[in-house]
Amino acid sequence: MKERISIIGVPMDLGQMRRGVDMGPSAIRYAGVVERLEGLHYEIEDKGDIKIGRPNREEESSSLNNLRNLKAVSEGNLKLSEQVDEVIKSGSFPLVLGGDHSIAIGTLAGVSKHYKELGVIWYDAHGDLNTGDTSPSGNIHGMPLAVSIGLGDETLTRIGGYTPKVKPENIVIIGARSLDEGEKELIKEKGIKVYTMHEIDRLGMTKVMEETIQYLKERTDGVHLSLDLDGLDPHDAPGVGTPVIGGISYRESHLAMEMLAESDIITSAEFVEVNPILDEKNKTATVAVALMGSLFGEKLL
Ligand code: HAR
Ligand code: MN
Ligand code: MN
Ligand code: MN
Repeated sequence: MKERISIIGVPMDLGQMRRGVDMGPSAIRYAGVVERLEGLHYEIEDKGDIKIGRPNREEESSSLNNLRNLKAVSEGNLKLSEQVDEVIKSGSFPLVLGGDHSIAIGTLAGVSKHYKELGVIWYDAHGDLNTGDTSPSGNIHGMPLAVSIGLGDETLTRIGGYTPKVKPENIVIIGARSLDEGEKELIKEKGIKVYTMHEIDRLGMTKVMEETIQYLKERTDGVHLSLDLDGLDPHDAPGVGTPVIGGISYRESHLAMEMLAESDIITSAEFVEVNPILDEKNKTATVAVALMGSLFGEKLL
């Protein structure tokens, strides 16, 4: 892991319909992310928040091609991709705080140009593999992984000036339990590796992470962790816009982060979908910060 971590806040709430997730970066800072990571002896640079524009009225009322707020979402992601690119060029580790999961489009656009075979761990209740054609909601936060493998509207796939950002065989999804029909077909067609809750229950998190780490080590030269807090059970992370029961526990998630820290494969990370309006006393942001602690090498003893 690099010595310097650069934090980028992305107050994006336009990739879905519940307001409040734009306050995620503040909630995570309030939960002590900077202090926590400084305590692990990293040099922390907080780059503040990216400015996210508001959609105009016309855009808000129409949803062209089943892509809600396409213009504002893509503009925000372009800015994010440029910041992430700069951070990596400066020799620092990019840590992105969301905001809804549509921001993974920009993060990956900024990260991927620095690796020949970028790997991605998608820790999420959802696959986020929809396009405008398959999405049941028109919400772009359900699409970023599809966009990153080059599927969907060009306005999104071409951010950063190149596509695709990631190869399907370099992706591991962990925690899936709410997949749309189109997403299931895509997973099979592209051969994307998925550990649903079934495999997590059956194998245990230790084996899931051992296999994931081994799989990615064999084929990638950098790994981005995209952690959607709704991957966790809503009991442990209630402050999310689309909770799904039967999720990964807090302890299992800690173990996963600790194993990633030991493996030293992670080269960038983002924590998304923290919505303080829906939360209980900032619990979800606090969980996010605790998981970041483990990811960056915190130990109990
Ligand atoms: N699959 C559904 C859709 O496309 C729900 C997506 C919810 N997404 C997130 N991101 N919270 O994982 O609308
Ligand atoms: Mn997601
Ligand atoms: Mn999700
Ligand atoms: Mn519990």
